[in-house]
Amino acid sequence: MKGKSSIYVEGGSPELMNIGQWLADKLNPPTGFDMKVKDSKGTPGSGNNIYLSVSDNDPELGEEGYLLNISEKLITLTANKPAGLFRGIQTIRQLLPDSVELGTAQKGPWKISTGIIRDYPTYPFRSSMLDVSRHFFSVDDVKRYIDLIAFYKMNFMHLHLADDQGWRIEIKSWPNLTIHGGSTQVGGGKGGFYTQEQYKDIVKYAADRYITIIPEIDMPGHTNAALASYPELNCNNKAPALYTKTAVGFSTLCVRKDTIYKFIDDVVRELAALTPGPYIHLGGDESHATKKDDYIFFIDTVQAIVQKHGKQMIGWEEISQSKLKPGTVVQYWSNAEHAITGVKKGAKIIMSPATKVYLDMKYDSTTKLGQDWAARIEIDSAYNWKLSTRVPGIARENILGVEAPLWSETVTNMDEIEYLVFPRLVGIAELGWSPEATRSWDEYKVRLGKHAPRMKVLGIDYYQSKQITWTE
Ligand code: TNX
Repeated sequence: MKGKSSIYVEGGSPELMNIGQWLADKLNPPTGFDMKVKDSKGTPGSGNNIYLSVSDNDPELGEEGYLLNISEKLITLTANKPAGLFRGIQTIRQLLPDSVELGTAQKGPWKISTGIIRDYPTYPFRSSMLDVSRHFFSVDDVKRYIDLIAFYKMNFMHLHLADDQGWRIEIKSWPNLTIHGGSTQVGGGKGGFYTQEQYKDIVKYAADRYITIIPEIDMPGHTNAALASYPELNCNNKAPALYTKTAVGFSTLCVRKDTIYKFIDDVVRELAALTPGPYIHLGGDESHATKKDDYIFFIDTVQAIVQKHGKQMIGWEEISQSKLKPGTVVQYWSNAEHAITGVKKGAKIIMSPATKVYLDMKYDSTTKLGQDWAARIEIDSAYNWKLSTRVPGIARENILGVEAPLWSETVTNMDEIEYLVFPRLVGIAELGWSPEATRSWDEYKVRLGKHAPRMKVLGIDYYQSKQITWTE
């Protein structure tokens, strides 16, 4: 790349021009270049340019794969879909010197190795969850999280928007959910919530990075914030106090009351209108205060509500005790029997084994943040396993992909988020993307060590595990 390089975009559609502009905005500040994004008809002349085009003549690349051909005079990136171009651009970033991540002019030279990369994901769903209920995080924090997972080619982000400690998304037909239910958090701090305008901004920011937001409202348990905001959601019509500690399994909506389904219909309708993606997550975990037959009745009923609003429901593994409608997705986290039942009932599975991908688990006995009820998860443990062999009875064709959740009982700010998420998320992203047969810990740990300077320039406050020889 040189000062006079340009980014040529085949056909010049607004969507592809935006992708080109995203790349220009990323590269121009550190390189000091003034690369322009130009509409192109056919391959541009070979003046150290970058050429982006969409053409679907390689079906194996799917929705997100790409072909990157770097010759001495031209970088050509081709994909079937715009999302593939965006993923390929992340590879271009990764091939350039680490200082390309900095926002001010750097020395260069801006050399990139020649060669051909043909790359596509193994699983169509690669995600991370952020719990914004136990502790609230700002729109800017969520955007940074999105930027970081986009770099590792994840394509979904799940926001855990309501739990016992806080309701974080404005619902216009039930305003007290956020006014009262969003007013605190674990430890009694002031909490917070996203207005619908702010939430739309998050969804758009993610979509510009080809990431789909999955909103979760956990129910019928994990609902104290809602119960505290509206007495009629309780069987005794009395609103409990707000809750700022960290126990689970004590709250439940009064699931045999009609009011509950009017409430859920309103919530899902408003959420669906904010959600361009296919999924609404309704939780369903740890409903220990709900009777089993009530729970089954509840999950049956809410699946229909989600479908009525044109979406597919995701629920934590416990929902497989209910009848599953076609399209409902089960998220495995701890009880393999539930997940296997989900498969037998025809559901696709999101793999989130707590012992491997729960980012709130401590690394070892000395980790100050986090919990250890599932496991302590060092870097090797988080990386060195396969989605398709983890649970006998759940095979590759049953698996949608992988999601790494960060529960936030112990996490209060972005530095703490980053310390628990990195570097484990880097390896988990690979579990979903790279071919299972070719991955090896011995090879990965070397690559991860060399990735340290990149994380540093990205300002990531990662855990410096002793398992890795980190490049200074
Ligand atoms: C279990 S995992 C939970 C969450 C907690 C988490 C803490 C799941 C579906 N439920 O409510 O935040 O453990 O690690």
